[in-house]
Amino acid sequence: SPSTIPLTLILAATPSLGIGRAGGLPWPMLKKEMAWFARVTKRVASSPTSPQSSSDVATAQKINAVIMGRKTWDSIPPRFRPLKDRLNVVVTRDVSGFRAANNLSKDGDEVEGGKEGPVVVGSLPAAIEALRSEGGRQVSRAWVIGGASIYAEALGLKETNRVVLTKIKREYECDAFFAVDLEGGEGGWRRVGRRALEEWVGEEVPEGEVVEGDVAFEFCLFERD
Ligand code: FOL
Repeated sequence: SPSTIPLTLILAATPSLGIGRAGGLPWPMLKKEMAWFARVTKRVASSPTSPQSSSDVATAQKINAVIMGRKTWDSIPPRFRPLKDRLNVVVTRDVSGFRAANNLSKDGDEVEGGKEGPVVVGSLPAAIEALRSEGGRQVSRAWVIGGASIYAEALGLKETNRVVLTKIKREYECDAFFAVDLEGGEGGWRRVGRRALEEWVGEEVPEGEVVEGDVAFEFCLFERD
Protein backbone atom coordinates (compact mmCIF):
# COMPACT_ATOMS: atom_id res chain seq x y z
CA SER A 1 0.00 0.00 0.00
CA PRO A 2 1.23 3.59 -0.56
CA SER A 3 3.77 5.00 1.96
CA THR A 4 3.24 2.60 4.85
CA ILE A 5 5.36 3.22 7.93
CA PRO A 6 8.51 1.06 8.25
CA LEU A 7 8.55 -1.37 11.17
CA THR A 8 11.49 -1.99 13.48
CA LEU A 9 11.59 -5.05 15.71
CA ILE A 10 13.23 -4.72 19.10
CA LEU A 11 14.06 -7.74 21.22
CA ALA A 12 16.59 -9.42 23.44
CA ALA A 13 17.48 -13.06 22.73
CA THR A 14 19.76 -15.81 23.99
CA PRO A 15 22.26 -17.59 21.68
CA SER A 16 19.47 -20.14 20.94
CA LEU A 17 17.14 -17.22 20.06
CA GLY A 18 15.12 -17.71 23.23
CA ILE A 19 13.02 -14.65 24.06
CA GLY A 20 10.50 -15.79 26.67
CA ARG A 21 9.64 -18.21 29.40
CA ALA A 22 6.35 -18.86 31.23
CA GLY A 23 4.74 -15.63 30.06
CA GLY A 24 7.69 -13.40 30.89
CA LEU A 25 11.32 -12.80 30.11
CA PRO A 26 13.71 -15.77 30.56
CA TRP A 27 16.30 -13.83 32.58
CA PRO A 28 16.15 -12.00 35.89
CA MET A 29 15.55 -8.25 35.54
CA LEU A 30 18.40 -6.63 33.59
CA LYS A 31 18.06 -2.97 34.55
CA LYS A 32 20.43 -1.55 31.96
CA GLU A 33 18.91 -3.64 29.20
CA MET A 34 15.35 -2.64 30.10
CA ALA A 35 16.43 1.01 30.38
CA TRP A 36 17.85 0.73 26.83
CA PHE A 37 14.51 -0.65 25.61
CA ALA A 38 12.59 2.20 27.24
CA ARG A 39 14.90 4.99 26.00
CA VAL A 40 15.22 3.72 22.47
CA THR A 41 11.51 3.07 21.94
CA LYS A 42 10.60 6.50 23.38
CA ARG A 43 13.10 8.63 21.50
CA VAL A 44 11.58 10.49 18.55
CA ALA A 45 14.02 10.94 15.69
CA SER A 46 14.70 14.62 15.06
CA SER A 47 13.08 15.58 11.75
CA PRO A 48 15.37 16.67 8.92
CA THR A 49 13.19 19.73 8.11
CA SER A 50 12.27 22.64 10.37
CA PRO A 51 8.70 23.88 10.90
CA GLN A 52 7.47 26.08 8.03
CA SER A 53 5.04 28.17 10.13
CA SER A 54 4.08 28.90 13.76
CA SER A 55 1.05 26.59 13.39
CA ASP A 56 3.41 23.71 12.46
CA VAL A 57 5.35 24.28 15.70
CA ALA A 58 2.19 23.95 17.80
CA THR A 59 1.04 20.75 16.06
CA ALA A 60 4.39 18.98 15.78
CA GLN A 61 3.70 16.56 18.64
CA LYS A 62 5.40 13.39 17.57
CA ILE A 63 5.31 10.06 19.34
CA ASN A 64 6.60 6.56 18.64
CA ALA A 65 4.32 3.54 18.62
CA VAL A 66 4.90 0.16 20.28
CA ILE A 67 2.97 -2.71 18.71
CA MET A 68 2.62 -5.87 20.77
CA GLY A 69 0.67 -9.07 20.97
CA ARG A 70 -1.80 -9.73 23.78
CA LYS A 71 0.54 -12.03 25.71
CA THR A 72 3.26 -9.38 25.69
CA TRP A 73 0.77 -6.85 27.04
CA ASP A 74 -0.13 -9.31 29.81
CA SER A 75 3.60 -9.76 30.60
CA ILE A 76 4.17 -6.06 31.32
CA PRO A 77 3.72 -5.17 35.00
CA PRO A 78 0.37 -3.34 35.27
CA ARG A 79 2.08 -0.28 36.78
CA PHE A 80 4.20 0.11 33.62
CA ARG A 81 1.41 -0.28 31.07
CA PRO A 82 0.49 1.27 28.78
CA LEU A 83 4.23 1.94 28.25
CA LYS A 84 4.49 5.65 28.89
CA ASP A 85 5.27 8.28 26.25
CA ARG A 86 4.53 5.79 23.47
CA LEU A 87 1.37 4.98 21.53
CA ASN A 88 0.57 1.42 22.68
CA VAL A 89 -1.14 -0.87 20.17
CA VAL A 90 -2.24 -4.36 21.24
CA VAL A 91 -3.03 -7.10 18.72
CA THR A 92 -5.53 -9.76 19.78
CA ARG A 93 -8.01 -12.05 18.00
CA ASP A 94 -10.49 -11.20 20.75
CA VAL A 95 -10.77 -7.43 20.77
CA SER A 96 -13.94 -7.25 22.85
CA GLY A 97 -12.63 -9.81 25.32
CA PHE A 98 -9.44 -7.79 25.71
CA ARG A 99 -11.39 -4.56 26.23
CA ALA A 100 -13.56 -6.24 28.86
CA ALA A 101 -10.56 -7.77 30.67
CA ASN A 102 -8.74 -4.41 30.72
CA ASN A 103 -11.63 -2.07 31.54
CA LEU A 104 -11.42 -0.25 28.22
CA SER A 105 -14.18 1.67 26.53
CA LYS A 106 -14.59 1.43 22.77
CA ASP A 107 -12.36 4.44 21.99
CA GLY A 108 -9.45 3.11 24.05
CA ASP A 109 -10.02 4.96 27.32
CA GLU A 110 -9.78 3.19 30.60
CA VAL A 111 -13.20 3.25 32.25
CA GLU A 112 -11.81 3.52 35.79
CA GLY A 113 -8.37 4.87 36.64
CA GLY A 114 -7.15 8.01 34.92
CA LYS A 115 -4.79 6.79 32.23
CA GLU A 116 -5.44 6.36 28.54
CA GLY A 117 -5.64 2.73 27.45
CA PRO A 118 -3.95 1.05 24.49
CA VAL A 119 -5.34 0.97 20.98
CA VAL A 120 -6.75 -2.55 20.50
CA VAL A 121 -6.85 -4.16 17.06
CA GLY A 122 -7.57 -7.57 15.57
CA SER A 123 -4.48 -8.05 13.39
CA LEU A 124 -1.00 -6.75 12.67
CA PRO A 125 -2.13 -5.08 9.40
CA ALA A 126 -4.87 -3.35 11.41
CA ALA A 127 -2.20 -2.16 13.87
CA ILE A 128 -0.19 -0.63 11.03
CA GLU A 129 -3.34 0.97 9.64
CA ALA A 130 -4.19 2.42 13.08
CA LEU A 131 -0.90 4.36 13.09
CA ARG A 132 -2.05 6.50 10.17
CA SER A 133 -4.82 8.18 12.15
CA GLU A 134 -3.87 8.92 15.74
CA GLY A 135 -5.72 11.84 17.33
CA GLY A 136 -3.55 14.66 15.99
CA ARG A 137 -0.36 12.97 17.20
CA GLN A 138 1.98 12.05 14.39
CA VAL A 139 3.57 8.63 14.75
CA SER A 140 7.31 8.81 14.18
CA ARG A 141 8.70 5.27 14.54
CA ALA A 142 6.76 2.02 14.84
CA TRP A 143 8.41 -0.54 17.13
CA VAL A 144 7.26 -4.14 17.19
CA ILE A 145 7.94 -5.37 20.72
CA GLY A 146 6.77 -8.98 20.52
CA GLY A 147 6.09 -11.66 21.28
CA ALA A 148 7.12 -14.66 19.19
CA SER A 149 4.06 -14.83 16.94
CA ILE A 150 3.94 -11.07 16.31
CA TYR A 151 7.68 -11.00 15.53
CA ALA A 152 7.24 -13.95 13.14
CA GLU A 153 4.37 -12.28 11.34
CA ALA A 154 6.21 -8.93 11.17
CA LEU A 155 9.27 -10.64 9.66
CA GLY A 156 7.02 -11.71 6.79
CA LEU A 157 6.05 -8.11 5.97
CA LYS A 158 8.08 -6.12 3.48
CA GLU A 159 7.75 -2.96 5.61
CA THR A 160 9.88 -4.59 8.32
CA ASN A 161 13.42 -3.45 7.54
CA ARG A 162 15.24 -3.22 10.87
CA VAL A 163 15.82 -5.35 13.95
CA VAL A 164 17.39 -3.88 17.07
CA LEU A 165 18.66 -6.99 18.81
CA THR A 166 20.22 -7.37 22.23
CA LYS A 167 22.36 -10.50 22.08
CA ILE A 168 22.26 -12.09 25.53
CA LYS A 169 25.53 -13.99 25.84
CA ARG A 170 24.37 -16.93 27.96
CA GLU A 171 21.57 -19.45 27.82
CA TYR A 172 18.40 -19.44 29.93
CA GLU A 173 15.56 -21.91 29.75
CA CYS A 174 13.03 -20.59 27.23
CA ASP A 175 9.67 -21.60 25.78
CA ALA A 176 9.30 -18.78 23.24
CA PHE A 177 11.77 -18.21 20.42
CA PHE A 178 12.58 -15.73 17.68
CA ALA A 179 12.01 -17.33 14.27
CA VAL A 180 15.00 -16.11 12.25
CA ASP A 181 18.75 -16.50 12.67
CA LEU A 182 19.68 -12.97 11.61
CA GLU A 183 23.43 -13.72 11.70
CA GLY A 184 23.02 -16.71 9.39
CA GLY A 185 22.15 -14.49 6.42
CA GLU A 186 18.57 -15.83 6.48
CA GLY A 187 15.96 -13.54 4.90
CA GLY A 188 18.48 -11.05 3.53
CA TRP A 189 19.33 -9.65 6.96
CA ARG A 190 22.77 -8.11 7.45
CA ARG A 191 24.33 -6.75 10.58
CA VAL A 192 25.42 -3.13 10.38
CA GLY A 193 28.04 -1.57 12.62
CA ARG A 194 27.91 0.22 15.94
CA ARG A 195 28.10 3.62 14.27
CA ALA A 196 24.98 2.95 12.19
CA LEU A 197 23.19 1.77 15.35
CA GLU A 198 24.18 4.96 17.19
CA GLU A 199 22.87 7.03 14.32
CA TRP A 200 19.58 5.12 14.19
CA VAL A 201 18.83 5.15 17.93
CA GLY A 202 20.18 8.66 18.49
CA GLU A 203 22.50 7.85 21.36
CA GLU A 204 25.96 6.50 22.11
CA VAL A 205 26.13 2.71 22.12
CA PRO A 206 28.75 0.85 24.14
CA GLU A 207 31.37 -1.00 22.14
CA GLY A 208 31.24 -4.78 22.72
CA GLU A 209 29.66 -6.34 25.79
CA VAL A 210 27.75 -4.74 28.63
CA VAL A 211 27.93 -6.76 31.85
CA GLU A 212 25.10 -6.78 34.37
CA GLY A 213 25.52 -9.17 37.29
CA ASP A 214 26.45 -12.54 35.85
CA VAL A 215 25.24 -11.89 32.30
CA ALA A 216 26.80 -10.05 29.39
CA PHE A 217 24.93 -8.64 26.41
CA GLU A 218 25.54 -6.63 23.26
CA PHE A 219 23.33 -4.15 21.36
CA CYS A 220 23.15 -4.84 17.60
CA LEU A 221 21.33 -3.56 14.52
CA PHE A 222 20.28 -5.64 11.51
CA GLU A 223 18.84 -4.25 8.29
CA ARG A 224 17.39 -5.49 5.03
CA ASP A 225 16.25 -3.76 1.83
N1 FOL B 1 13.50 -5.66 23.84
C1 FOL B 1 14.60 -5.64 24.60
N2 FOL B 1 15.76 -5.25 24.09
N3 FOL B 1 14.55 -6.00 25.88
C2 FOL B 1 13.38 -6.40 26.45
O1 FOL B 1 13.38 -6.73 27.64
C3 FOL B 1 12.21 -6.43 25.69
N4 FOL B 1 11.01 -6.80 26.23
C4 FOL B 1 9.93 -6.80 25.46
C5 FOL B 1 10.05 -6.44 24.11
N5 FOL B 1 11.22 -6.07 23.58
C6 FOL B 1 12.31 -6.05 24.36
C7 FOL B 1 8.60 -7.19 26.01
N6 FOL B 1 8.54 -7.22 27.45
C8 FOL B 1 8.46 -3.80 29.87
C9 FOL B 1 8.31 -5.08 30.42
C10 FOL B 1 8.35 -6.20 29.61
C11 FOL B 1 8.52 -6.07 28.23
C12 FOL B 1 8.68 -4.81 27.70
C13 FOL B 1 8.64 -3.67 28.52
C14 FOL B 1 8.42 -2.60 30.74
O2 FOL B 1 7.91 -2.62 31.84
N7 FOL B 1 9.01 -1.48 30.28
C15 FOL B 1 9.03 -0.18 30.92
C16 FOL B 1 10.28 0.01 31.75
C17 FOL B 1 10.16 -0.60 33.08
C18 FOL B 1 11.39 -0.39 33.97
O3 FOL B 1 12.08 0.64 33.81
O4 FOL B 1 11.66 -1.27 34.80
C19 FOL B 1 9.06 0.89 29.83
O5 FOL B 1 8.71 2.04 30.15
O6 FOL B 1 9.45 0.57 28.68
